[in-house]
Amino acid sequence: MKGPALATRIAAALLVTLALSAQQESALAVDVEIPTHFDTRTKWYGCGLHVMDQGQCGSCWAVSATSVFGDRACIWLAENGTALPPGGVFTGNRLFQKAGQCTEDLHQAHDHGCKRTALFPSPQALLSCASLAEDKKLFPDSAGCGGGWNSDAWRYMFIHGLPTMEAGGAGGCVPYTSGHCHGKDPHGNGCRSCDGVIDQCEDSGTKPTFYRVHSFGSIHDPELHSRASTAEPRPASDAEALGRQVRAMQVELMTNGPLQVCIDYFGNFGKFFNDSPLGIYNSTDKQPVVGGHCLNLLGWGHDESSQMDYWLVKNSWGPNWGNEGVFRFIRGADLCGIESDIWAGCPANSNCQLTAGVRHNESHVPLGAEDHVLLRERLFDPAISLALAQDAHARDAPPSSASRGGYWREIPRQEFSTHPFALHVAHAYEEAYGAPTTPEQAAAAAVTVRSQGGVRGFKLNVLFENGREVMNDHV
Ligand SMILES: *[C@@H]1O[C@H](CO)[C@@H](O)[C@H](O)[C@H]1NC(C)=O
Ligand SMILES: *[C@@H]1O[C@H](CO)[C@@H](O)[C@H](O)[C@H]1NC(C)=O
Ligand SMILES: *[C@H]1O[C@H](CO)[C@@H](O)[C@H](O)[C@H]1NC(C)=O
Repeated sequence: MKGPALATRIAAALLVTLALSAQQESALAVDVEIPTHFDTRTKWYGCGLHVMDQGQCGSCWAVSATSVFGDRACIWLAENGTALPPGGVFTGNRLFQKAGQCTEDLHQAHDHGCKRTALFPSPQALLSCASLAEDKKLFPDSAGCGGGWNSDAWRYMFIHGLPTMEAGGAGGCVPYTSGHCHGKDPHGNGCRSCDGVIDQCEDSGTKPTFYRVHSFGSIHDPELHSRASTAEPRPASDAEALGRQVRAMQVELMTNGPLQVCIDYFGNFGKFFNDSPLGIYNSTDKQPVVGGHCLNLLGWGHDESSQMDYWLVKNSWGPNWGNEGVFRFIRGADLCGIESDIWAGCPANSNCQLTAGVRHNESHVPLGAEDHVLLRERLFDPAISLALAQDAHARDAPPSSASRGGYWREIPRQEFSTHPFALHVAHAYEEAYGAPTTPEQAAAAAVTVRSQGGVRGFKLNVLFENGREVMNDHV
C-alpha cells in the first residue's frame, strides 16, 4: 500500500471529516431563503442544458449520475469562468468541461442560458466496467443495461473515476454506445467489454484521464420512512419530515447543482408526456408500477393556473422528448418516490461542498468490501480512500422507492391480462406462435412477463409455454 501508515491516514481522514461537518452545520444554521422558482440552466449560464439519449439500454442509473457529475463540473467552472484559459479547455488534472464558451450567441445566454461545447464524464465506463468480476464486491448492483443502483454509480465515480465523452455521447474519448444494446445485455456490461473502454481514447488513441468525485451521498430525512407503494401522495402524518426533505433537496440544488433522483415508474408515465409534454405529472392514475427510472432534478417552480408546486426534471430520452428533454413533476407529495431516493456528489478538485442535508456516511461501502476498498491499487488519493473506509460502519438502509433504475420487474400473473400489459402480451403471442389470439388466451400461454421502465416507455419480456421468449423494445 502506498502513502502514509494506516493509523496516520485514519487520523487525517477523521480530522477532515470533523472539519467538514462543522462547516456543514453552520451552512445549515444560516436561514437559506428558498425562491419560488429555480432553474439550474438560468442560474448557471446554461449548465444542465445537455440531454442524453440512453437509447435501448436500462442505463438510467448510470446516465443520470454522470449527468449530475458533468453539470456540477460545468457549474463550478462557469462560476470560475474568468479563471479559464482561452478556448476553455481546463488543463491540469482537474475538471474537464469546456465551460465559459457559448455555442450560441450571448444574448441568449443571458435569457435562457447557453449551450456550451462540453465534455462530460462518460457513462460507458461505468456500464462496461462496474460489472467486472474483480469489482463485484464494490458494485454489487450494477448490471449494465440490465439496470443498477445509483449508490453503485456514485461509488464508482468516487473510487475509479470516469473518462470523458462529448456531451450527448456521440464522440470524444469514450463515446456512449450502450444505447445500441437493444435491451439485450447478456453480460451485464452494456454490450461492450471493459478492456476496450478504459485502455485507450477512441478519438486520440492516448490513455484516458479519469475524473472523480471527491464526495457523494444521499439526502434522506431520518423520519421519512420507506413505504410499500409510492402510487399515492404521502399521508399527512409524513408532512413534517417530507417538508424537511424537500427543503434539504432545494438547499443542495441551489448550492451545488442538479440532483440525481429515482422514481417508481408507473404505466401512465409515457402516455402522459406524449399527450401533454408541458403538463405536470400529478397522478399514477391507478396504473401498476412497471419499473424504476432515474432522472436529474434541475430546479422547481409553482404553476399559477393549477396552483401546483413542481420539480423541473431532466430525462435521458434525448432533447426531442417532453419539453426539450425536460418535464415537470408534482413536488411535495413524494409521488412515485421522487423525494425518497436522492443522490449528489462533488467533482474532485472543485471547492464544492455538499450541504448538511446530504448524508456522507450512508451505505457507501457494501458489506464485506472494506478491505477490498483499502487494497485497491487504483485508490490513489489516501485522504479520499480513508474517508470511505471510515464511513463503512454506518450502513443504514437507503431510502427506497420500490424499483431501482432500469431493473427488470416480474409482473404478477393476474396483471398479464389487464391494462397496460394485455395488449402487449397479445402482440408478443403473435410473434411467438405466428398467429393472433385474444388477450386472455395470450395471457394464459405466458409463463413469465417481465418489464423494465426507463427506456422509451417500458420494455416487456414475455416467455411462453412453447419456449419462445419475446422482447418488446418499444412498448
Ligand atoms: C394533472 O393530471 C391530469 C391527468 O392525470 C391532467 O389532466 C392535468 O393536466 C394535470 N395537471 C397539470 C397541471 O398538468
Ligand atoms: C451518519 O449521519 C447521520 C446524519 O447526518 C448522523 O446522525 C449519524 O450520527 C452519522 N453516523 C456516523 C457513524 O457518523
Ligand atoms: C473558484 O475557484 C477558486 C479557486 O479554486 C475558489 O477559491 C473560488 O471559491 C471558486 N468560486 C466559486 C464561486 O466556486
